[in-house]
Amino acid sequence: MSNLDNLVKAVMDGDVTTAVQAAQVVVDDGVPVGTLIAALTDGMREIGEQFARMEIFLPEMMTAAQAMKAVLKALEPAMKEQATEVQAKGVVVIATVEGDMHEIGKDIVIIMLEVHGFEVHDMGFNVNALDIVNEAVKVNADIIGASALMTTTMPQQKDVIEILGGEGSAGSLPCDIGRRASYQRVDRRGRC
Ligand code: B12
Repeated sequence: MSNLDNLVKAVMDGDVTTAVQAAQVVVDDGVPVGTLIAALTDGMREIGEQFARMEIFLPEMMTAAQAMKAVLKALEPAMKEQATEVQAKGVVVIATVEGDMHEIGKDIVIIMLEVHGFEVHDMGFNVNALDIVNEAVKVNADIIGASALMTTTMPQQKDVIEILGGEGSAGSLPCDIGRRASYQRVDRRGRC
């Protein structure tokens, strides 16, 4: 088993200590952080599939998520180190939409944006669509990012878009809506 496989296994097992140690070994091996995150994301997807097949249950999914979060925190310095370009690029407001507490993907996006020179305002998770747009107006954001991981919460992304496109609203912001299966680029009037 490769060191990267060991890391993915430790995260899937929810073994925080082993996962953080294994992440350091993989970084020391010279594996690019992007490759590492892609492997971990596949591991989390597999966890989701096992959960859907009822082979594992919520506690296991939660411990895997905790291990993934711990690894991301440990990897942050390496990600910043591997960033090549840090010119100021713009302001992003990002949140996970109302009713949704999945934040790991959003947090990865934040790190990626920050290391590439964006100023990011993270509103956390379970955030109302109108609050997201209001915050974007308040900080004069160039981009809004709205994350949703569940079919039940994806309509909230549409709400953000509709508010952006609504009459008298901040209809001039581009909006990236994020989910593994449904990236969409939205034009400056909020249309997909
Ligand atoms: C970890 C996890 C949890 C953790 C979340 C912990 C946390 N703090 O984030 C916990 C255990 C709390 C959890 C709870 C639940 N979960 Co859950 N969870 C997952 C799991 C296994 C992994 C998600 C993850 O972190 N992936 C790793 C990251 C890196 O990948 P990612 O999120 O896809 O992010 C990438 C892209 O999507 C994208 N991206 C993400 N956001 C954004 C935003 C922008 C702007 C952009 C540009 C890109 C972008 O970039 C990221 C990096 O590449 C998924 C399975 C899956 N297939 O996704 C299920 C999954 C999302 N969960 C699911 C469910 C059902 C639930 C629960 C309802 C379970 C329950 N019975 O209670 C609750 C809901 C709680 C709530 N109200 O939100 C279902 C959703 C099914 C559906 N069709 O809607 C899934 C798909 C599992 C499944 N197959 O059944 N979950």
